[in-house]
Amino acid sequence: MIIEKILVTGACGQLGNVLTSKLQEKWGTNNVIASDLRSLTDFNGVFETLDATDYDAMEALVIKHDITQIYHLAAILSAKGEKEPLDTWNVNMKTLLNVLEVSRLHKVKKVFYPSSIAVFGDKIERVNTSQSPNLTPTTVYGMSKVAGENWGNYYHHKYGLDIRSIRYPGIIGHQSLPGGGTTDYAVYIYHKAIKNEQFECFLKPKTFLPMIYIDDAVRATIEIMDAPKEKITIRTSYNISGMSISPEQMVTSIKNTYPDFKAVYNPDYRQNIADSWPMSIDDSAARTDWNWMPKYLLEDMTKEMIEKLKHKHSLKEIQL
Ligand code: NAD
Ligand code: AKB
Repeated sequence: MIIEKILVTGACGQLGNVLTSKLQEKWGTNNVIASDLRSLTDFNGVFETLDATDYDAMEALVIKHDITQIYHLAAILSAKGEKEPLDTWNVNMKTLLNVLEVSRLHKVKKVFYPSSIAVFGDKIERVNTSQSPNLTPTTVYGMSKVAGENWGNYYHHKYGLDIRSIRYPGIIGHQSLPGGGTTDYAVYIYHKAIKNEQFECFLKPKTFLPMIYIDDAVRATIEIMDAPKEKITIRTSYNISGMSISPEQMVTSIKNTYPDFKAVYNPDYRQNIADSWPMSIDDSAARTDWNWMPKYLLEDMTKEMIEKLKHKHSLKEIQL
């Protein structure tokens, strides 16, 4: 087997945390270079502090570690992004352009770029949203992801860069906390439940959004990166679907284990963002091209989230 040297940017984030471990399992701990703005002292593996907006620093790391693949996760997400629109644009675009250029100029053969359901705006059919409708997002984060998808497509066609991308739904996992998105409530709700506390939700009870369990999100990432090159017919980004759920449904599902669990609803500015996103996603292109198939629906996910978080809570490993 050819051994790849992998660089992960934004490795300390909600997804990076989990994906990095999976990549270490697949390629060997010493072949995965985790990096982030934040520095880590107790990381199990190779860690480098990297501000991905700094081209020279990124290039130095790519040369130092002989990097052949980059998973570029560093970004500012939708809700946080609306508080600092210009910085968000700057970080999200500069980091991606650095990754594309460093890949073009060095030996990086493959790049993974995460996009999001945030690319869709309010001009779409929100149920079973198709792969290529009008992409007119309402957030700076969404604008940066649409531009990023197109830059990836451009580098593929112009320079032959093997870049692959997924439009993730909101990711729900027990290992890490989310970093400032509109779908974050769907992680925090479980943390409150296992502590027997009331949950205050920043979205309305019937707000349906596409979500995905972390195991499915990580598996999708590995599967698209492993797929034969000729199977990847979309070089902007693939829709993928996990489940379509609302806060109210999550409460009902949690009540199976915690019958007294309660939520109150205080929608804020994130409601407008959620209302501009799809309620469910058509992922038939990903199913056809690289055999994507989600495994987790709400009930399986709730069972696993509660089990894992209860265990962590008993070990006092939860900060919330
Ligand atoms: P996160 O906010 O939890 O983590 C992002 C990480 O990037 C953080 O650790 C942060 O320190 C780091 N970072 C920010 N600016 C940086 C910079 N200049 N240089 C280096 N690192 C920097 O995000 P996440 O949820 O882990 O998301 C990872 C990727 O997946 C992002 O690109 C995001 O847009 C995408 N995505 C995530 C979700 C989701 O629900 N989590 C959904 C769709 C898409
Ligand atoms: C967010 O809510 O910003 C992210 C995403 C769906 O991209 N979780």
